[in-house]
Amino acid sequence: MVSATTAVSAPLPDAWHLDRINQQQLPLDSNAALSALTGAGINIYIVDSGVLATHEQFGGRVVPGIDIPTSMGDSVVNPETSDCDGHGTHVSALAAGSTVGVAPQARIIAVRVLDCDGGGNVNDVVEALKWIRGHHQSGVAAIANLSLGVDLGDNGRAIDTQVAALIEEGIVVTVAAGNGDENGQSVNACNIAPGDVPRALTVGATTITDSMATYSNSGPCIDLLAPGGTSQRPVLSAWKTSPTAYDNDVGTSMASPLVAGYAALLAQQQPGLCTDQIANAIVARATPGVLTGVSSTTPNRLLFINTAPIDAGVPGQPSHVVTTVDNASVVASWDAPCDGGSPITSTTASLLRNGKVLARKTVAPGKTAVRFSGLKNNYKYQVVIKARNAVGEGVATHRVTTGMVRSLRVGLNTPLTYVATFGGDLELGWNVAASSRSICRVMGVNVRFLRPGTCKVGLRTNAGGTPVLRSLRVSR
Ligand SMILES: [Ca+2]
Ligand SMILES: [Ca+2]
Repeated sequence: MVSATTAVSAPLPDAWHLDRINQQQLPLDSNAALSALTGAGINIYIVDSGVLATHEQFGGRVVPGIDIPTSMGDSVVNPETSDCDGHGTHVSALAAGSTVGVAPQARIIAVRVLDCDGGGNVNDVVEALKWIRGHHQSGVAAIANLSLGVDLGDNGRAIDTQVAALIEEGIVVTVAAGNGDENGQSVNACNIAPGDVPRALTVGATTITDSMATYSNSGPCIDLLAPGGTSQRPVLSAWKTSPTAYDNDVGTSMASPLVAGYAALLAQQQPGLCTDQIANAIVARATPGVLTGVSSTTPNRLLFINTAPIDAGVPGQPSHVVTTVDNASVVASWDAPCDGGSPITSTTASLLRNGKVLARKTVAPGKTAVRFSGLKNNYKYQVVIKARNAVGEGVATHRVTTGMVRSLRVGLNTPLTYVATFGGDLELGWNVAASSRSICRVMGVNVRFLRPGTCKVGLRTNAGGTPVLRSLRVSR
């Protein structure tokens, strides 16, 4: 086992959930130390009922993210993203609490979608997941935990779509498999969103004696199981009522954040890793065959914290591709992807028309924009971006279609999306720099060119993120 430096004091030795996952076989050895790694610097988005940020388990490491129930006008909490239910605080400390959590120095980003009764609705979760996608810094590993679920038949696919997009964006997503039907009887996790998303890590629950919890959902969509407890031996973690409050809880909701914390340890050790590398390692390193009561369709794999380095792979897919048309030219920019654990050595941008490659430009590491000039006006083009490292060529972006290339002239009043497009389903927001407001102005959904000169605009996804700055040349 790896070295043990994690400070364990306060509510131990009740933390059997940590004691169990640093060893492969029972009996428990009363050692709950996990790793010299702490998750420091890694963001874990907790999509839940909010977080009591002042709890002693967090040491100031909770950042308010977004508070959907407040913005929707019900179940208001003050401050925003704090927790009037308790579930989110409990879950967060299991991921990143200083003594009950797996990643005791990771940063928690509180994303509040559940109300004071732990309930929520699909549209709020969808909105929260889009916010995360805009907020996340591309190419930097991050984790999101969803200890929540909805029947696929209740519009669950809308959540699935956003979870899949988060993973593509470079976020490891851990999901509670769910706690059975209304009678507590285990159901197939493949019927629950977002646990059915293949690239998500879907986590079932085990008891202190290594049986699969009877309430835990099951089936082939489970990736691995982790301690979730029973009413006899529940899981102890932080509670909402005071900075020193603790409470016991039971469920797959408790198992999932333990996996989220482990992902944060691996991401801290190798920050360039792509999501699938982390997820695949977590599954591959789980202890096989030690659990009882596991149905034949459910993988018999128990979470095991093993922080050996992960082998490098090819880079991931560049993201946030923004294309801007200018006079007879197109500027493409993107966010660098995860590097697969080996530095990116070059990135290739290809320009296509009607599926045919017209130009290909290779840019050095660190450069994330390129201009294609000498283009014909009145055509749309497509761009494809692909990074490479010592292991090989990475995953290409989808083809991003540009606006129609044409001369930007005084008097032109054109839709913003005609001039710049964003390669995804997030909306793009615009503003014009104060210095160029005499040259151009955003009027509703249009940009109007008033005088010749340089029109400086900032583009950002409406969900947030770093703005992309562009200069458009306005001619007479
Ligand atoms: Ca142990
Ligand atoms: Ca999976």
